[in-house]
Amino acid sequence: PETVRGYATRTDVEVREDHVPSYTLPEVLGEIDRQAPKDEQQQAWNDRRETLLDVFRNNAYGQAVPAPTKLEVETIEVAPLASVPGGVRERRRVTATLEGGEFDFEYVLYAKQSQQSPLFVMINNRDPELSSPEGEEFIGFLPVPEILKAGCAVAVFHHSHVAPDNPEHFREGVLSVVLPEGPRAADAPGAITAWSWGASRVLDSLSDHPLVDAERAAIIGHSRGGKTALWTGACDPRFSLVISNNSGCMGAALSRRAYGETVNIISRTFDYWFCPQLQEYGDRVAELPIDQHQLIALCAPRNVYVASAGDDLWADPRGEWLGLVNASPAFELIGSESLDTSDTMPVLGQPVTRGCTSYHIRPGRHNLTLWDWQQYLRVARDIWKIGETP
Ligand code: GTR
Repeated sequence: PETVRGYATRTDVEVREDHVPSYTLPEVLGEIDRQAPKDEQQQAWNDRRETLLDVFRNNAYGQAVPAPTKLEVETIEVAPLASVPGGVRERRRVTATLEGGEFDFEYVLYAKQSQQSPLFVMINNRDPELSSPEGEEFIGFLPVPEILKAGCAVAVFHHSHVAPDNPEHFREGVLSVVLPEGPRAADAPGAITAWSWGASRVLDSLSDHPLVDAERAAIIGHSRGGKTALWTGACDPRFSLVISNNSGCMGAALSRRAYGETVNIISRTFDYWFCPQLQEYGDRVAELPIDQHQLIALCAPRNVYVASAGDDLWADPRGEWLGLVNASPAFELIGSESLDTSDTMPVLGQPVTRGCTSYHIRPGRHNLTLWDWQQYLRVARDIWKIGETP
């Protein structure tokens, strides 16, 4: 197809590879001297990371919502899972104390009893009930039985419980505690930063849970959740695996390609996801001081999995692949292998992993399917050495 329709904008945009402008990407490593001793380079990367995080905060996602001074966790309900022998479902409430007041939200943990499992934290932007798929045929998104059978646990929260996914109401969640009244400052946090704050609090609250090994944690999300997963991985180094499913514009896809959804479109349609400053670059994306390969680089040397869907042209699959491979200088600096710009984009249905990075493009539309999850679980089992005898 030569045009694609945006769900929210209901306008058709042209998607033609030959209309992608020529562009120069901002550097991943900046001034780092590649001849310097290894430990100096490592220190220089740590500094560079801080600089890049600041540029992303100032221009894209807004300033961080502070970590709470106190966090309380309450288990509200525990029930066995009929679909998984020995599986449990725990509904929990987290209450965070911040300078401006308290904020609480709920999440659900699915885990196997009598073992400590590595954890997926999932930003769920589909099902506010966070329900287990028991008694229903699995149609995508959260295949609890497969996750548990693979030896992992999953904690899932609904993004709107942390910041409502709505332009009129997004300030009513945790942002009500941190944002002053009135128009948002140019670098004020948007909903994505609030959601990613929520993901980090879920991880905090599971650090000493008997069924969870919080030292082995992944962050996963789809679409707007995938954008949030990358931003969470960039900010919170406790996540050793960062999974972005069909994250598209302002997720893994390079903004400078302006293919499918553009910064101009997203910063207006979903202005509340971002800081107001992003709109300044809507019609001059070449001047945007960041691009999304740098966001992926901020996760190095941890593991990153970027996934696309063949029919999801709105999200720019090629741009998502290029976002990943252009992050490679950061992995290389740290001495890790990764996919890089000399690699060819894989064909449909052929996942590829090199070192810390993985990618696949699945046939079909914008969605998080069981097949996607099977690939993530395979890579996670490998990274975390699940099922191997020590
Ligand atoms: C769309 C938006 C995308 C993507 C998607 C989703 O409307 O244009 O950037 O985030 O929503 O979250 O499903």
